[in-house]
Amino acid sequence: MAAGRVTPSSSACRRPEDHHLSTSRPHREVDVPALVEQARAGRPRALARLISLVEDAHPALPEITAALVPLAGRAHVVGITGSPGVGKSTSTNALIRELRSRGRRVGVLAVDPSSPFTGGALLGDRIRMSDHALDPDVFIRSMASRGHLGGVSWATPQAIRVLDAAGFDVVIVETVGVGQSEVEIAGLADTSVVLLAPGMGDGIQAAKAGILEIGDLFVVNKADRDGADSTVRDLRHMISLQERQAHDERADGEHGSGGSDEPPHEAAAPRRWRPRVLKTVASAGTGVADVAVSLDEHLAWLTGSGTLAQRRTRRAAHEIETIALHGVRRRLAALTGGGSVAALATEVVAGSTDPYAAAEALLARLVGPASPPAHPDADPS
Ligand SMILES: Nc1nc2c(ncn2[C@@H]2O[C@H](COP(=O)(O)OP(=O)(O)O)[C@@H](O)[C@H]2O)c(=O)[nH]1
Ligand SMILES: [Mg+2]
Repeated sequence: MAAGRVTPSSSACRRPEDHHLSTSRPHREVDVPALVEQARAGRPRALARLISLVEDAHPALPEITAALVPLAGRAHVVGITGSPGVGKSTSTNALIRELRSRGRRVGVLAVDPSSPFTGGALLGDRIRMSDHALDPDVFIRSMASRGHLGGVSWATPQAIRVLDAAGFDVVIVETVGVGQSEVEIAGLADTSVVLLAPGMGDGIQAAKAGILEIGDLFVVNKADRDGADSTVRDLRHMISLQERQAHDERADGEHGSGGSDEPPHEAAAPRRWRPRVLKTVASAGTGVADVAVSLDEHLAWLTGSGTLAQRRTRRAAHEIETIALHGVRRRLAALTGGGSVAALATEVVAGSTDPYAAAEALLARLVGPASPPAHPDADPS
């Protein structure tokens, strides 16, 4: 119960200009240190509350993030992506069991932007994953877009941080393979697992969808069905082709740059990870131990090669940029009167200024040294 209680806090966020987004509801203050402490103690209600605050882009989010960052960075973040029905939730469930047998604490975020609130898929996930409902070292949460700016892609990295800071050894992010989400998951995770099923030329589809580039681990699930071996073969073939192509491009690059005349040595090139291709029957748990082993091996490679630090730095850069751009948009929206976007737009139509000059004027007003940021009391809503 305590995790859900909201108490006034001396350190509660007071500055409206720090709000990420303005929502129509009045903001309640949140006792961030207490909430974080309870989450660290493994209280599911505190975890759930923190993730809700993230999803709601609550005004206390900057304070929450500041409290979590020093505690985070230890979890292995694993993304699982693939078409609907390929077996992501079943695999996640089986993987939880496998990882628990290895003594790991596991947090799961099931991200489904296509199911805003409820819906069959989400309900199905809950039922399947309720295998672990009584295990205090497993926390599972469905996340869905609530229509906020940035939606799931905005909230997911922060929700991952909540689970990471709370001490989960592995954080699994399950996401549907629609549109950009595969690419997004590659950006979110330390290790990206691409799930496929036999038949329907899924391997070819993978190549087309650009999935080959993002997968660290390819898992052909439903291997109890016909065609699994040929899907595995197709994938391995395409991965080799792609590696050869990448190798040739590197060699060309070295010649083109007019640098060393030496042939490219493998030892000289950064150590590369060769994506694994595995087979599973997730519904029976078959092959899942190999997936767990490969995840560990990939993490060891990430750490040893320095790639982990690179990926995380890239992620942090993206997050900073996203937050900064939100801030710029919010401040633009808060401008009123002459010099506001609306006023400048009218001037552009009237021909008294042009869009580039207007944009420069706006930027100068927002970030230029001469002008202060938007007035704290200005509220766009
Ligand atoms: N035959 C078979 N069915 C599976 C396997 N793994 C999952 N399924 C079934 O495939 C359906 C979709 O699985 P689900 O995990 O919900 O897929 P998701 O949409 O990718 O999360 C369910 O009916 C599962 O029981 C498998 O290895 N073999
Ligand atoms: Mg699912």
